[in-house]
Amino acid sequence: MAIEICIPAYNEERIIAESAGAVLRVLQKTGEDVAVIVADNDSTDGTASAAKGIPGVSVLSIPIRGKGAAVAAAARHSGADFFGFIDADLSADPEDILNLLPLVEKSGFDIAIGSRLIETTMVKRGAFRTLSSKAFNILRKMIVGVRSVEDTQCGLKIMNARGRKILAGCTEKGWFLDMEFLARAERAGLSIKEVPVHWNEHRFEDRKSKLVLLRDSVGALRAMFRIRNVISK
Ligand SMILES: Nc1nc2c(ncn2[C@@H]2O[C@H](COP(=O)(O)OP(=O)(O)OP(=O)(O)O)[C@@H](O)[C@H]2O)c(=O)[nH]1
Ligand SMILES: [Mg+2]
Repeated sequence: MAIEICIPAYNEERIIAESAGAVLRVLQKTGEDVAVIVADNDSTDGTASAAKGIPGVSVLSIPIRGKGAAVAAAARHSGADFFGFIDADLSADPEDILNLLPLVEKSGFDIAIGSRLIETTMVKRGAFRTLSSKAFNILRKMIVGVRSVEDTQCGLKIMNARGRKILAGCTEKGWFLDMEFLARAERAGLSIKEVPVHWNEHRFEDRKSKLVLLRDSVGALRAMFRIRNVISK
């Protein structure tokens, strides 16, 4: 059985080798045929070369910017039985992959997603960030739907081949791929299981956040309406 985890990476030269290695070590505990794919899009630093050369890790270069473009391209490229993705900063603990995998491998769910909003004791996150995430979530439920899911945006998701096909057809280039994916999956009747994960936004101390709150809030609203249009077609 083949399991593949994609790490989308943009200018993550300082942490990518360590995080790809950490994800790979967790995957190897399954004893299955495992691989880590670093999906690098046009990083201007040495992300690709830092990730190359680790056995079990390969680099997929995508000429389009955005986490969404990277993850969807990796899903199209993959032939694995089980596919997933995790953010390079390992805010979601990679050990949690082992809690999500059996849900799609054995319990019959199509998709298992990490969540920061159903068990907050496992989450190390700034108060402001938590508050904006909750507000975002209320709006998202109103505009896009997917009401059975609390946290669409957590950077850890695992799926079977049916889920991967849906992911491969998603068009959101940036952060909102996750939301589009779940909205499309729900529409197609796939089953989604949301599981609390250990979340620590500060695992790599000198990594700077890429979030710009005002710019990204406006972008979020526009994306929600875009996704609503796409899924209602
Ligand atoms: N491939 C690709 N990955 C990206 C791009 N932008 C961000 N990423 C990756 O997407 C993942 C999530 O990005 P983060 O910067 O952690 O996003 P976030 O968690 O919302 O915000 P911060 O952690 O505060 O920066 C990381 O692995 C990034 O390297 C991009 O343009 N292309
Ligand atoms: Mg992050």
